[in-house]
Amino acid sequence: MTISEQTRPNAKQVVVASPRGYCAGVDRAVVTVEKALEHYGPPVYVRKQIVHNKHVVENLESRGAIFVDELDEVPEGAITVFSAHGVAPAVKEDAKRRHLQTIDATCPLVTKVHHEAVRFAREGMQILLIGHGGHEEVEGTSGEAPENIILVESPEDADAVEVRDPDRLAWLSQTTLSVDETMTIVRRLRERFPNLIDPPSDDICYATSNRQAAVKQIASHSDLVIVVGSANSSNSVRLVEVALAAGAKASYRVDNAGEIQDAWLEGVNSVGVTSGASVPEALVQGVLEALAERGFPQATEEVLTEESLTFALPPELRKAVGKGR
Ligand code: 2E6
Ligand code: F3S
Repeated sequence: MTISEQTRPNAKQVVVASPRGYCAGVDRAVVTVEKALEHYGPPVYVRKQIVHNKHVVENLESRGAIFVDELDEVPEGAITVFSAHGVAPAVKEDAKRRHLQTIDATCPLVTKVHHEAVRFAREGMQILLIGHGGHEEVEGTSGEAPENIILVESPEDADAVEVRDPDRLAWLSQTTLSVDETMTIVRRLRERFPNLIDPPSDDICYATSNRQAAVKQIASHSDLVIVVGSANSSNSVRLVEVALAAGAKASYRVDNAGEIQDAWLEGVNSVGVTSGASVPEALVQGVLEALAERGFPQATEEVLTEESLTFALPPELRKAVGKGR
Protein backbone atom coordinates (compact mmCIF):
# COMPACT_ATOMS: atom_id res chain seq x y z
CA MET A 1 0.00 0.00 0.00
CA THR A 2 1.38 3.47 -0.91
CA ILE A 3 1.46 6.44 1.49
CA SER A 4 -1.23 8.28 -0.49
CA GLU A 5 -3.50 5.25 -0.21
CA GLN A 6 -2.91 5.11 3.56
CA THR A 7 -3.92 8.74 4.11
CA ARG A 8 -7.13 8.58 2.05
CA PRO A 9 -10.18 9.08 4.33
CA ASN A 10 -11.43 5.53 3.76
CA ALA A 11 -8.00 3.90 3.83
CA LYS A 12 -7.43 1.29 6.51
CA GLN A 13 -5.54 2.38 9.60
CA VAL A 14 -4.52 0.98 12.97
CA VAL A 15 -3.92 3.32 15.91
CA VAL A 16 -2.50 1.99 19.15
CA ALA A 17 -3.13 3.96 22.35
CA SER A 18 -0.43 5.02 24.78
CA PRO A 19 -0.22 4.63 27.73
CA ARG A 20 -1.38 1.03 27.68
CA GLY A 21 -0.32 -2.22 29.32
CA TYR A 22 1.75 -2.75 32.46
CA CYS A 23 1.49 -0.20 35.25
CA ALA A 24 4.06 0.23 38.02
CA GLY A 25 2.11 -1.96 40.47
CA VAL A 26 1.75 -4.88 38.04
CA ASP A 27 5.40 -4.75 37.03
CA ARG A 28 6.39 -4.83 40.72
CA ALA A 29 4.05 -7.75 41.50
CA VAL A 30 5.19 -9.88 38.55
CA VAL A 31 8.88 -9.19 39.24
CA THR A 32 8.24 -10.07 42.90
CA VAL A 33 7.10 -13.59 41.97
CA GLU A 34 9.96 -13.97 39.45
CA LYS A 35 12.59 -12.92 42.01
CA ALA A 36 11.03 -15.11 44.72
CA LEU A 37 11.25 -18.09 42.33
CA GLU A 38 14.89 -17.24 41.54
CA HIS A 39 15.89 -16.73 45.16
CA TYR A 40 13.98 -19.47 46.98
CA GLY A 41 13.43 -21.87 44.08
CA PRO A 42 10.03 -23.40 43.29
CA PRO A 43 7.42 -23.82 44.54
CA VAL A 44 6.42 -20.28 45.44
CA TYR A 45 2.77 -20.06 46.48
CA VAL A 46 0.67 -17.07 45.41
CA ARG A 47 -2.66 -16.29 47.04
CA LYS A 48 -5.08 -15.55 44.15
CA GLN A 49 -3.87 -14.53 40.70
CA ILE A 50 -0.87 -12.24 41.14
CA VAL A 51 -2.53 -9.94 38.55
CA HIS A 52 -5.69 -10.59 36.56
CA ASN A 53 -4.06 -11.85 33.40
CA LYS A 54 -4.32 -15.40 32.15
CA HIS A 55 -1.02 -15.31 30.25
CA VAL A 56 0.97 -13.87 33.15
CA VAL A 57 -0.45 -16.51 35.50
CA GLU A 58 0.20 -19.39 33.06
CA ASN A 59 3.76 -18.21 32.45
CA LEU A 60 4.56 -18.00 36.18
CA GLU A 61 2.90 -21.39 36.74
CA SER A 62 5.21 -22.92 34.14
CA ARG A 63 8.15 -21.56 36.15
CA GLY A 64 7.03 -23.06 39.45
CA ALA A 65 4.51 -20.64 40.99
CA ILE A 66 1.44 -22.29 42.53
CA PHE A 67 -1.70 -20.14 42.62
CA VAL A 68 -4.17 -20.91 45.40
CA ASP A 69 -7.51 -19.44 46.37
CA GLU A 70 -7.02 -19.63 50.11
CA LEU A 71 -4.15 -20.08 52.54
CA ASP A 72 -5.34 -23.48 53.78
CA GLU A 73 -4.01 -24.85 50.46
CA VAL A 74 -0.46 -23.73 51.35
CA PRO A 75 1.85 -26.06 53.33
CA GLU A 76 3.06 -24.75 56.75
CA GLY A 77 6.06 -22.46 56.47
CA ALA A 78 5.99 -22.08 52.65
CA ILE A 79 6.88 -18.88 50.77
CA THR A 80 3.60 -17.14 49.99
CA VAL A 81 3.04 -14.01 47.91
CA PHE A 82 -0.06 -11.83 48.37
CA SER A 83 -1.41 -10.57 45.02
CA ALA A 84 -1.30 -6.97 43.72
CA HIS A 85 -4.98 -6.49 44.62
CA GLY A 86 -4.32 -6.56 48.38
CA VAL A 87 -5.59 -8.64 51.30
CA ALA A 88 -7.72 -8.04 54.36
CA PRO A 89 -5.91 -7.94 57.74
CA ALA A 90 -7.61 -11.25 58.63
CA VAL A 91 -5.70 -12.95 55.79
CA LYS A 92 -2.38 -11.63 57.14
CA GLU A 93 -3.27 -12.93 60.60
CA ASP A 94 -4.19 -16.32 59.14
CA ALA A 95 -0.81 -16.42 57.36
CA LYS A 96 0.98 -15.74 60.67
CA ARG A 97 -0.95 -18.53 62.40
CA ARG A 98 0.16 -20.90 59.62
CA HIS A 99 3.80 -19.71 59.96
CA LEU A 100 3.92 -18.80 56.27
CA GLN A 101 6.82 -16.73 54.96
CA THR A 102 4.85 -13.98 53.27
CA ILE A 103 5.81 -11.42 50.64
CA ASP A 104 3.21 -8.71 50.16
CA ALA A 105 2.94 -7.66 46.49
CA THR A 106 -0.08 -5.42 47.11
CA CYS A 107 0.21 -2.37 44.86
CA PRO A 108 1.24 0.63 47.00
CA LEU A 109 -1.69 2.56 45.51
CA VAL A 110 -4.10 -0.08 46.87
CA THR A 111 -2.34 0.06 50.25
CA LYS A 112 -2.94 3.82 50.22
CA VAL A 113 -6.70 3.19 49.98
CA HIS A 114 -6.45 0.68 52.88
CA HIS A 115 -4.78 3.40 54.99
CA GLU A 116 -7.52 5.89 54.10
CA ALA A 117 -10.17 3.37 55.19
CA VAL A 118 -8.42 2.75 58.51
CA ARG A 119 -8.07 6.48 59.17
CA PHE A 120 -11.70 7.35 58.38
CA ALA A 121 -12.92 4.40 60.46
CA ARG A 122 -10.73 5.47 63.42
CA GLU A 123 -12.34 8.91 63.23
CA GLY A 124 -15.72 7.19 63.56
CA MET A 125 -16.77 7.90 59.97
CA GLN A 126 -18.86 5.55 57.89
CA ILE A 127 -17.29 4.84 54.47
CA LEU A 128 -19.13 4.37 51.20
CA LEU A 129 -16.77 2.21 49.14
CA ILE A 130 -17.52 2.49 45.43
CA GLY A 131 -16.50 -0.75 43.72
CA HIS A 132 -17.49 -4.17 42.45
CA GLY A 133 -18.67 -6.77 44.96
CA GLY A 134 -16.58 -9.93 44.97
CA HIS A 135 -13.50 -8.25 43.46
CA GLU A 136 -10.39 -9.11 45.53
CA GLU A 137 -9.42 -5.47 45.96
CA VAL A 138 -12.86 -4.63 47.41
CA GLU A 139 -12.67 -7.64 49.74
CA GLY A 140 -9.25 -6.50 50.97
CA THR A 141 -10.21 -2.86 51.52
CA SER A 142 -13.54 -3.78 53.16
CA GLY A 143 -11.67 -6.07 55.54
CA GLU A 144 -9.81 -3.09 57.00
CA ALA A 145 -12.97 -1.73 58.61
CA PRO A 146 -15.89 -4.13 58.01
CA GLU A 147 -18.14 -2.42 60.55
CA ASN A 148 -17.72 0.98 58.91
CA ILE A 149 -17.75 0.19 55.18
CA ILE A 150 -20.77 -0.05 52.90
CA LEU A 151 -20.30 -1.14 49.29
CA VAL A 152 -21.86 1.06 46.60
CA GLU A 153 -21.80 -0.60 43.18
CA SER A 154 -24.05 1.59 41.03
CA PRO A 155 -25.98 4.87 40.83
CA GLU A 156 -29.04 2.89 42.03
CA ASP A 157 -27.11 1.82 45.14
CA ALA A 158 -26.20 5.48 45.71
CA ASP A 159 -29.88 6.40 45.68
CA ALA A 160 -30.84 3.64 48.09
CA VAL A 161 -27.97 3.35 50.58
CA GLU A 162 -28.90 3.83 54.25
CA VAL A 163 -26.30 5.44 56.50
CA ARG A 164 -25.92 5.93 60.29
CA ASP A 165 -25.25 9.67 60.18
CA PRO A 166 -25.25 11.64 56.90
CA ASP A 167 -22.80 14.15 58.43
CA ARG A 168 -20.15 11.53 59.35
CA LEU A 169 -19.66 10.04 55.92
CA ALA A 170 -16.73 9.64 53.49
CA TRP A 171 -16.35 7.86 50.15
CA LEU A 172 -13.48 5.79 48.80
CA SER A 173 -13.19 3.67 45.67
CA GLN A 174 -11.61 0.68 44.01
CA THR A 175 -8.54 1.76 41.98
CA THR A 176 -9.70 0.46 38.60
CA LEU A 177 -13.19 1.89 38.06
CA SER A 178 -14.46 4.01 35.19
CA VAL A 179 -13.57 7.60 36.14
CA ASP A 180 -16.77 8.96 34.55
CA GLU A 181 -19.13 6.39 36.13
CA THR A 182 -17.55 6.90 39.53
CA MET A 183 -18.06 10.66 39.29
CA THR A 184 -21.73 10.04 38.42
CA ILE A 185 -22.11 7.89 41.54
CA VAL A 186 -20.35 10.50 43.70
CA ARG A 187 -22.63 13.27 42.34
CA ARG A 188 -25.70 11.15 43.19
CA LEU A 189 -24.33 10.49 46.70
CA ARG A 190 -23.59 14.16 47.28
CA GLU A 191 -27.14 15.12 46.30
CA ARG A 192 -28.31 13.01 49.23
CA PHE A 193 -25.35 13.65 51.56
CA PRO A 194 -24.01 17.19 50.96
CA ASN A 195 -21.37 16.82 53.71
CA LEU A 196 -19.87 13.69 52.15
CA ILE A 197 -16.06 13.79 52.52
CA ASP A 198 -13.79 13.06 49.54
CA PRO A 199 -10.74 10.78 49.70
CA PRO A 200 -7.57 12.77 50.52
CA SER A 201 -6.32 12.00 46.99
CA ASP A 202 -7.78 10.15 43.99
CA ASP A 203 -8.31 6.43 44.64
CA ILE A 204 -8.71 5.59 40.95
CA CYS A 205 -5.04 5.26 40.13
CA TYR A 206 -2.94 7.11 37.57
CA ALA A 207 -2.69 4.02 35.34
CA THR A 208 -6.46 3.46 35.23
CA SER A 209 -7.21 7.11 34.41
CA ASN A 210 -4.40 7.42 31.84
CA ARG A 211 -5.47 4.25 29.98
CA GLN A 212 -9.08 5.45 29.91
CA ALA A 213 -8.11 8.94 28.69
CA ALA A 214 -5.83 7.42 26.02
CA VAL A 215 -8.51 5.04 24.70
CA LYS A 216 -11.03 7.91 24.61
CA GLN A 217 -8.66 9.80 22.29
CA ILE A 218 -8.60 6.98 19.72
CA ALA A 219 -12.17 5.71 20.18
CA SER A 220 -13.90 8.64 18.54
CA HIS A 221 -12.15 7.90 15.23
CA SER A 222 -12.26 4.10 15.43
CA ASP A 223 -14.73 1.75 13.76
CA LEU A 224 -13.49 -0.93 16.13
CA VAL A 225 -11.46 -0.83 19.35
CA ILE A 226 -9.72 -4.05 20.41
CA VAL A 227 -8.81 -4.16 24.10
CA VAL A 228 -6.29 -6.79 25.14
CA GLY A 229 -6.93 -8.06 28.68
CA SER A 230 -8.47 -10.93 30.65
CA ALA A 231 -12.16 -11.23 31.47
CA ASN A 232 -11.61 -10.83 35.23
CA SER A 233 -9.44 -7.73 34.81
CA SER A 234 -11.58 -4.84 36.01
CA ASN A 235 -9.47 -2.14 34.39
CA SER A 236 -9.35 -3.97 31.04
CA VAL A 237 -13.13 -4.52 30.96
CA ARG A 238 -13.62 -0.82 31.79
CA LEU A 239 -11.56 0.11 28.68
CA VAL A 240 -14.15 -1.58 26.42
CA GLU A 241 -16.96 0.36 28.11
CA VAL A 242 -15.05 3.65 27.95
CA ALA A 243 -14.22 3.12 24.24
CA LEU A 244 -17.91 2.53 23.42
CA ALA A 245 -19.05 5.53 25.50
CA ALA A 246 -16.44 7.69 23.73
CA GLY A 247 -17.80 6.87 20.28
CA ALA A 248 -16.14 3.67 19.05
CA LYS A 249 -18.59 1.91 16.73
CA ALA A 250 -17.67 -1.43 18.30
CA SER A 251 -15.27 -2.66 20.93
CA TYR A 252 -14.21 -6.13 22.04
CA ARG A 253 -11.88 -7.55 24.67
CA VAL A 254 -9.51 -10.36 23.72
CA ASP A 255 -6.97 -12.32 25.77
CA ASN A 256 -4.78 -12.66 22.70
CA ALA A 257 -4.75 -12.32 18.90
CA GLY A 258 -6.27 -15.80 18.48
CA GLU A 259 -9.59 -14.50 19.79
CA ILE A 260 -10.07 -11.86 17.07
CA GLN A 261 -13.10 -12.79 14.97
CA ASP A 262 -13.02 -12.05 11.24
CA ALA A 263 -16.64 -10.82 11.38
CA TRP A 264 -15.54 -7.94 13.65
CA LEU A 265 -13.34 -6.60 10.83
CA GLU A 266 -15.97 -6.66 8.06
CA GLY A 267 -16.38 -3.15 6.62
CA VAL A 268 -13.97 -1.76 9.22
CA ASN A 269 -11.37 0.82 8.15
CA SER A 270 -10.01 2.21 11.40
CA VAL A 271 -9.01 -0.07 14.24
CA GLY A 272 -7.90 1.19 17.66
CA VAL A 273 -5.89 -1.09 19.94
CA THR A 274 -5.09 -0.83 23.64
CA SER A 275 -4.48 -3.06 26.65
CA GLY A 276 -5.19 -3.21 30.36
CA ALA A 277 -2.68 -2.59 33.14
CA SER A 278 -1.99 -6.31 33.65
CA VAL A 279 -1.24 -7.13 30.00
CA PRO A 280 2.24 -7.94 28.63
CA GLU A 281 3.11 -5.85 25.56
CA ALA A 282 3.89 -9.01 23.51
CA LEU A 283 0.15 -9.75 23.42
CA VAL A 284 -0.58 -6.32 21.91
CA GLN A 285 2.15 -6.86 19.32
CA GLY A 286 0.47 -10.20 18.51
CA VAL A 287 -2.80 -8.36 17.82
CA LEU A 288 -1.02 -5.84 15.57
CA GLU A 289 0.60 -8.72 13.63
CA ALA A 290 -2.78 -10.44 13.26
CA LEU A 291 -4.25 -7.22 11.86
CA ALA A 292 -1.31 -6.90 9.43
CA GLU A 293 -1.97 -10.47 8.25
CA ARG A 294 -5.55 -9.40 7.48
CA GLY A 295 -4.39 -6.51 5.26
CA PHE A 296 -4.18 -3.64 7.76
CA PRO A 297 -1.15 -1.32 7.61
CA GLN A 298 1.48 -0.88 10.31
CA ALA A 299 0.07 0.81 13.43
CA THR A 300 0.71 4.39 14.43
CA GLU A 301 0.81 5.26 18.13
CA GLU A 302 -1.25 8.05 19.68
CA VAL A 303 0.51 9.13 22.86
CA LEU A 304 -1.54 10.97 25.48
CA THR A 305 1.15 11.19 28.13
CA GLU A 306 4.35 9.50 29.28
CA GLU A 307 4.44 7.44 32.48
CA SER A 308 7.60 7.11 34.56
CA LEU A 309 6.41 5.83 37.97
CA THR A 310 8.17 2.76 39.37
CA PHE A 311 7.83 1.08 42.77
CA ALA A 312 10.56 -0.56 44.85
CA LEU A 313 10.10 -4.30 45.42
CA PRO A 314 8.44 -5.38 48.70
CA PRO A 315 10.88 -4.80 51.62
CA GLU A 316 10.68 -8.44 52.78
CA LEU A 317 11.95 -9.56 49.34
CA ARG A 318 14.63 -6.84 49.11
CA LYS A 319 15.92 -7.93 52.50
CA ALA A 320 16.03 -11.60 51.46
CA VAL A 321 17.60 -10.98 48.06
CA GLY A 322 20.04 -8.51 49.58
CA LYS A 323 19.95 -5.81 46.92
CA GLY A 324 17.69 -2.91 46.13
CA ARG A 325 15.38 -2.18 43.24
C1 2E6 B 1 -4.08 -4.44 41.50
C2 2E6 B 1 -4.96 -3.45 41.71
C3 2E6 B 1 -5.46 -2.83 40.64
O1 2E6 B 1 -9.10 -6.44 38.03
P1 2E6 B 1 -8.10 -5.33 38.16
O2 2E6 B 1 -8.13 -4.36 37.05
O3 2E6 B 1 -8.19 -4.68 39.50
O4 2E6 B 1 -6.67 -6.02 38.21
P2 2E6 B 1 -5.57 -6.31 37.11
O5 2E6 B 1 -4.65 -7.30 37.73
O6 2E6 B 1 -6.11 -6.61 35.79
O7 2E6 B 1 -4.83 -4.92 36.98
C4 2E6 B 1 -3.85 -4.44 37.81
C5 2E6 B 1 -4.26 -4.12 39.19
C6 2E6 B 1 -3.71 -4.81 40.22
N1 2E6 B 1 -5.12 -3.17 39.40
FE1 F3S C 1 -1.65 -0.28 41.17
FE2 F3S C 1 -3.21 1.03 39.56
FE3 F3S C 1 -1.67 -0.79 38.62
S1 F3S C 1 -3.67 0.43 41.65
S2 F3S C 1 -1.52 -2.26 40.23
S3 F3S C 1 -1.00 1.10 39.58
S4 F3S C 1 -3.75 -0.41 37.95
